[in-house]
Amino acid sequence: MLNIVIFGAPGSGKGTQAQLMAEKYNLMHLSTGDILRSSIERQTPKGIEAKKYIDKGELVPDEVVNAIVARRINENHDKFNGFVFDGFPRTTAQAEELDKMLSEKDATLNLMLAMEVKHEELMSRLNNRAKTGNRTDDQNLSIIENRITIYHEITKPVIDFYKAQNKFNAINGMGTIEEIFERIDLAVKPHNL
Ligand code: B4P
Repeated sequence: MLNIVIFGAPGSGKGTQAQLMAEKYNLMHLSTGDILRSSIERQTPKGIEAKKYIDKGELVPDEVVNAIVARRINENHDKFNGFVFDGFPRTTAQAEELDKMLSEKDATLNLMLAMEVKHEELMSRLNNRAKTGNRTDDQNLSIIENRITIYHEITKPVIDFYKAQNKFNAINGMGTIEEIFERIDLAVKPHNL
């Protein structure tokens, strides 16, 4: 199996690059943000609960997100070469849980790709998306700023968790989508044997 975490601040391009990786390496693209938004649209109990947090730019509680991921791993682990986890883990507790979920399938996480993008570029990408998209968490500048603050305060320490396991890879996330994917492809190559 090839299991990859793509990590970065809101607007760092995780979703875009995860989709390209999923296609090229035959991985399941598991985006917790996409799954939560679909639950909100369908007005499921989990979606109604998650909406309270997402609309303020806050993190959904770990137990809700962990249950979503565990279910997808159980249902799909034998259908793909592995997973690209997009937007998960976002806390160290989630990262610990992911290790457990994978080890139950006799699998492990191969690498973490951390997208590095300047603050002004993040703001500009999210503001652009706000003009064309319909995401409630992109609509308001203070919500966007709250998401970025939470990234720095709660999510960034996940980097240390993967550094300690020697799985951390920094990726320059500035440039065109194609240029960034070439950098990712180079980092993945040694793990995709
Ligand atoms: P996500 O859906 O993960 O939203 P995000 O962090 O804003 O990232 P997104 O994937 O949308 O953006 P990307 O970096 O791809 O999470 C949304 C919310 O759900 C969270 O705030 C939280 O409340 C909740 N949630 C999700 N997972 C959770 C978890 N594990 N624990 C707790 N809560 C959780 O950037 C995309 C934008 O940049 C696009 O507009 C794209 O077109 C553009 N872009 C990409 N590459 C570009 C490039 N090279 N140049 C220019 N623009 C580019």
